[in-house]
Amino acid sequence: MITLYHAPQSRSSRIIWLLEEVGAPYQLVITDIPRMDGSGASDPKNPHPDKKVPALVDDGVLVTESAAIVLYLTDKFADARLGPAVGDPLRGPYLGWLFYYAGVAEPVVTIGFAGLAENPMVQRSFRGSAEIGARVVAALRAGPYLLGERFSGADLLFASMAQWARHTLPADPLVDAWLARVNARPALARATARDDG
Ligand SMILES: N[C@@H](CCC(=O)N[C@@H](CS)C(=O)NCC(=O)O)C(=O)O
Repeated sequence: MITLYHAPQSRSSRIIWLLEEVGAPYQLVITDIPRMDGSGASDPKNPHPDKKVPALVDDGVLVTESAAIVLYLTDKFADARLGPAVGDPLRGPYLGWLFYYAGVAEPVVTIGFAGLAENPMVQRSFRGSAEIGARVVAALRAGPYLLGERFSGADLLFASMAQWARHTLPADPLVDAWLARVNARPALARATARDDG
């Protein structure tokens, strides 16, 4: 049984979505976290080293970091075909999108909210939202999903960012159409119904 430590309407919501997508048996442990508005507090029962969510425990093994959890679950539930396997030509691009999300897209969004997007060191290390948006739009010009024909864990991660704050991706009809496709997925509706626990 998989346990997801989850705080409603947070970065762990997208992992419920993925658990629904892959058809995994799972339980939710609703977990308090400190929120930006000053509400909430760290939960001592949360196994995450920083008391953050998501934290996923599978058979006693702790997995943290959204992109790592996405890779872990799409590998483990390979029959759901939400992540190309080792040996598939799309495996490299898949890993690229997951790591780009964690290593560039989330930091750039956070840095943007902090008002530091134009800092030369930030630009040199990460580039910025224009480059991220251009990469997403270029991919969607080539196919309905980031990897081409099939929805994958990469779409789930990038779409979850735009679901939270639409302006983090370009105002472009290709992005709107992709978001509409992704937002219509039945697994997302099931996840949203479970979000509050
Ligand atoms: N890079 C981490 C970020 C996790 C994260 O920051 N989660 C927030 C909720 S959206 C959190 O738990 N915040 C509580 C805190 O900062 O103590 C991931 O994607 O898993």
